[in-house]
Amino acid sequence: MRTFFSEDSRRRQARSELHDGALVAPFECPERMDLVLSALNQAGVEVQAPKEYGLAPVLAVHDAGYVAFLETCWQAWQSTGRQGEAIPNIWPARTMRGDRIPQSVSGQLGYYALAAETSITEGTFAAAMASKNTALAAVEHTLASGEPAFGLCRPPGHHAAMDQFGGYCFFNNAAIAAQHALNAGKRRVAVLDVDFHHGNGTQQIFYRRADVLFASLHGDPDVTFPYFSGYADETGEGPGAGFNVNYPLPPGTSVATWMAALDDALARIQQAECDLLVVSLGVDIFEGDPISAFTFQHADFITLGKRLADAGLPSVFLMEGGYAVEDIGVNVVNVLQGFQQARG
Ligand code: OKP
Ligand code: ZN
Repeated sequence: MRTFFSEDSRRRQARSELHDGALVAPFECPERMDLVLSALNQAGVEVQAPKEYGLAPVLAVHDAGYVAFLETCWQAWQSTGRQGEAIPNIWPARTMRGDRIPQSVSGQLGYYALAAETSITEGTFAAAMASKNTALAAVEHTLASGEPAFGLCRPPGHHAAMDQFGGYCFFNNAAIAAQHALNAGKRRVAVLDVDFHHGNGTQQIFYRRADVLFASLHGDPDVTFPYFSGYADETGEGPGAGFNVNYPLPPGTSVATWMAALDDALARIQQAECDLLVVSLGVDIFEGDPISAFTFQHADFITLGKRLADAGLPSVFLMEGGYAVEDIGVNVVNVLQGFQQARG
C-alpha cells in the first residue's frame, strides 16, 4: 500500500508526560515510528516523504489563533527562563471566563489545552506540520488514483479539536484530510475511528455537519480518557444530526463484540452513501497496550483490515495511537495486509 512518512515527525521529542501523578517519559515516543517503519520494510512496503502543504489545509478546520499559539508557545514559554516543558495547569473551568484569551502563555495554555498530559516542546509545531503533511499526501494519493494509502502520522490527531490540543494531539490529521477531500470534490467522507480512545476532536470539528460522518469505537468514556466526550447519545447537531455515531465499549470488551460494533458502524457508513473512508488507525486496541483495555491479538488486526476492505470504499489509513511499542509494527502491517488481501 502506498505509504507516507515525514522524518520531521521525529522533531517531537518530549521528555515529560503527566501520568498517574508523575512526570514520566511519554508513551507517544519517536521509537513508535521506528518499529512501524521496520515492519513496513520487512513487508516490502516503500515509504515516501510528503511534500509541504502549508497552513491553508490546517486553517480549514482549526482556529487561526490556536494555530498561532501552537507556533509561538514554546518560544514564549522558554524565553521566560522556565526549565520544564510547557504544560497547562489552569483551565477556564465551569463558571470562570471561558471567553477570555489571556496574554500570558500560562493562561493561553489553559485556554487551548483539553488535558495536561501533553507538553509543548521545541520541535512540537514542526512535527505537527509534518504529521498533517503525511495525512494530506496519503489522501491526495487516494483521490488521484482511487488506490488505498497509509499515512504514518506522528503526532496523532484525533483528540485535537478546532482550538484545543491534548491527548498527544495538536493538528487533527484525519479532519484535515477529510476536509481536503471535500474541497477536492468528494461529497461525503466517513471518518471511522478505531483507536481505543474516543476521537473527541474529530467529533467536535464535524459535529454540526452532514458532509462528514464520524463513527468511533472506543473505551467507555465513563471510565476512560477523554471522559467528557464519546457517549452514545452524542449523535450530531443541527445539519449534522445523525452524522455522529459513538460505540462506547467497556474495558475488556471481546473482539467478537468489538467486531459486531464495527459491522454496525460500517452499515451506517453505507447508509450515508459516503464516497471516501478515512480510518483513524489506532492500534492501542491491542491487548498488550500499556494505557488501554481492549483485547485485540495480532491476528485480529488482519480481520479488521479485511472487514474495512469489504466496505468497498476508496480508503485512507492515518496513524493514531498504539503504545505497545514492540507490537505496534506488526499490528499496523496486519491491518494494511488484511485490507490488501481482501481487495486482491
Ligand atoms: C492518545 B490516543 C491513561 C490516561 C490517558 C492520555 C491518553 C491519550 C491517548 N492512564 N492519557 O492514542 O488516542
Ligand atoms: Zn488512543
